[in-house]
Amino acid sequence: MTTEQVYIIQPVFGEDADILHDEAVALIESAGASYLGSMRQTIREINPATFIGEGKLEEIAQELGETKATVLFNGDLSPSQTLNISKALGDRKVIDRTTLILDIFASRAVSSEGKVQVELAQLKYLYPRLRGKGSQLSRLGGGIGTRGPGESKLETDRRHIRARIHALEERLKETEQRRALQTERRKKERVKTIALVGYTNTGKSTLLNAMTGADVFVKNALFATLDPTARAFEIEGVPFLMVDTVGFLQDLPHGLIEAFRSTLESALNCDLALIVCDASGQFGMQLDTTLSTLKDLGFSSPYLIVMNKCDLAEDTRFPKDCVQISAKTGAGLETLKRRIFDALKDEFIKTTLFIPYSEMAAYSATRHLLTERTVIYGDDGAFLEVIIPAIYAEKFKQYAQK
Ligand SMILES: Nc1nc2c(ncn2[C@@H]2O[C@H](COP(=O)(O)OP(=O)(O)OP(=O)(O)O)[C@@H](O)[C@H]2O)c(=O)[nH]1
Ligand SMILES: [Mg+2]
Repeated sequence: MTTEQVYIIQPVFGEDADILHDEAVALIESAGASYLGSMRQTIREINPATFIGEGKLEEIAQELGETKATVLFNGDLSPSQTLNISKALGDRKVIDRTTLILDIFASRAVSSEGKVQVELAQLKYLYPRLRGKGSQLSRLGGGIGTRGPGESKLETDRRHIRARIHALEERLKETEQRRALQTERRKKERVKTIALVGYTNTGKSTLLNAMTGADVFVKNALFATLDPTARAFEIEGVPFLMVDTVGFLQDLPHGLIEAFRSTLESALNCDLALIVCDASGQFGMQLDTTLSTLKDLGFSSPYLIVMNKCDLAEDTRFPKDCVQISAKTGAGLETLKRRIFDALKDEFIKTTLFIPYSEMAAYSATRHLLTERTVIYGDDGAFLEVIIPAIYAEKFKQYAQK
């Protein structure tokens, strides 16, 4: 199959247009298609029928001529606008930004939960758009916007889709309940959790791998990671859990955030978040987008700002108090560990306990609350080097070494 070629129509409203345009090129490549060219248009007034002016559409039609290129409108279109633009461009396939992003998510989803979440977001986006779209969809013949779990169902009737949405929502609810239990258990075990969050392609998975020796998929592409992955690691003998998450993007489709809310929330229910930014990219915009998305998700944990890819950075006007690292070269990782440790150190106590053998049974009933590091058996009892969550310190006071 030949690579799908995509031509971008970039509506220009303000200063962000260049960033959005370049991001669209990266999105197109992440979808496995290739970028053909683009046309910008400053929008003063939205044309309700076709969004951009008809004159501009004619220009584009001429430029594209006989090529089979798909047109990406880098914004959101109503169903009728999509149809009208498609007609004006000689019945060409036209997709909008949300469709493109959903398509990438669909091709990346691995876990069954991820697949359900993406299908749900796709169907919810398509549902109000289905009227009159059946004929257009069947003409598209593959490529962006037709992939993913929802593919074969697009042409079935709306009632069928409504039932499917309902079934998927039920299935997600079950998974959520199961996860809530796991989170509870993790809380009980009191291992401190650190979530990696941030803009897509900033190096979150690379950092997870560097810190924990994990082997998580890393790629120079947008949305390489969909499913949260957790890995254990230690700082100064204290165990931590690091969780990788799906990356954010400016104007991420709302339905998608909704669909991923539960996965994200469990990761965001962390003791500390590392907000990872690309120091060699638009880190100001990345940070703003991440902070506002986190706010929408009701995030309230403490966080550290991490400037990654410092090996490539030219600009050094970074936010105050950030940690500068390179997950690739390893530079700054020791400092990062120290900052993580400092941020969480009030939450646990490292100490040595002495448990007389006569009290071993009583101690055993409570030992699940702490982490034992080393044990030395003496004549009358055991000496234990332990890490105790601060909230349980009282419970073990009686064993504290005098
Ligand atoms: N030069 C340099 N490249 C890096 C560094 N960290 C990550 N990268 C590269 O940046 C790209 C993205 O890395 P990932 O770890 O997949 O990024 P991510 O934040 O997990 O991305 P998504 O899962 O797509 O949101 C890859 O090509 C990495 O090799 C770094 O410190 N320096
Ligand atoms: Mg990743």
